[in-house]
Amino acid sequence: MPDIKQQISELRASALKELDGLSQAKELEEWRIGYLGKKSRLTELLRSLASLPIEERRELGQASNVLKTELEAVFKNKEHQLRCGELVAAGEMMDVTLPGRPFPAGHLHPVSQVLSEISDIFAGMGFQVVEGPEVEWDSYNFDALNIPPEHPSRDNMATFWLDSPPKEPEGWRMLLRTHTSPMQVRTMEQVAPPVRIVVPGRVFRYEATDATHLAMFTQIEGLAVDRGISMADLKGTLFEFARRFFGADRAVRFRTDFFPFVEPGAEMAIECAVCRGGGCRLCGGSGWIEILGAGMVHPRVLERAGIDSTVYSGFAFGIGIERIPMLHYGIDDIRLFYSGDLRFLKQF
Ligand code: FA5
Repeated sequence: MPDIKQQISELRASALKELDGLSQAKELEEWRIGYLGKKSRLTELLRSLASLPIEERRELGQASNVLKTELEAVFKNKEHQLRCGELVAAGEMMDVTLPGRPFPAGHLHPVSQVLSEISDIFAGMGFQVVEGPEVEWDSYNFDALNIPPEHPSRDNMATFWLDSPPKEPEGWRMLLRTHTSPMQVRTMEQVAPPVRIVVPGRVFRYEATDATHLAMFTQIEGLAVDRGISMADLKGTLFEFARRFFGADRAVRFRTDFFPFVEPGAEMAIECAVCRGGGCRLCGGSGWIEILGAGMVHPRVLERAGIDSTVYSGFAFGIGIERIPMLHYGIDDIRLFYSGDLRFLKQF
């Protein structure tokens, strides 16, 4: 009897092992004949039980039948598996057990992320977010901002000029705006003080590109006009922005600069994220990266937009957006933002 018991267990082990390795319907049929057919080892084994005493016959007969039922079940299972495999391969059936294909969802570009974060910070300080045209008149981009035709600052802002429609007033030319500052004038023409706006948008300059300069980049303009606005309000607003965005531990430099549409003018720089002030390729060895120009709105700009400069005063600033995530994450080349390289973009 131990011998037959042993045979049943060996038969089971070899049947299951063989079945596991099968991959074709033909092989499966051979397996069925070998293990479950009329001349199979299992059938022979069942037949041989007839000569045993009744007690042993009952016990071994039961064990053999359990094995038979098990082998029939695993056979059916395998048959189903192979059949499904064939149908899937022939494209007649879908394998619903396969994991789904990942759907590339993408995300906002790092510049858009920073733009909306900065807009949120200024919105939290009471500024409204507005947008303006990228194709602009030279009168808004330059003249109304106290930059007359012969002014050397027009040379600094190397401009992409466009062919203007022939019917426009003489001297009006179209261009791709070189900064977001024309929206200062457009807003003051439309809205009576108090004014508090920020204007995010793209600007264009006919410039050679390098690690910190692009020909198309993004700015966010700020403008506040009201009674009694002073340089202290400008400085307080910009320092608060830098504290909220970069954190209180980041050094900020504020010093005088010249822009024809502000008086006095200033620029703000942030401690370089890569060298932390020591000097590197990104900051050109100075330890600082200039992120914005600012100042008190020039009385001539206020008057030209129809605002009485003896009653009202204002401040304005223009932040270069791409340089902000560079400072934030320590990115050492501005051109990466528009290289379209997913290995770079996926990090944000
Ligand atoms: C202006 O564009 C002024 N309109 C800013 C301003 C607004 C001054 C309101 C006063 C009042 P500027 O040319 O310095 O200024 O540019 C502002 C910021 O844009 C710079 O600080 C810098 O961060 C960024 N920027 C300038 N040129 C480039 C460039 N080629 N590529 C990338 N960022 C640039």
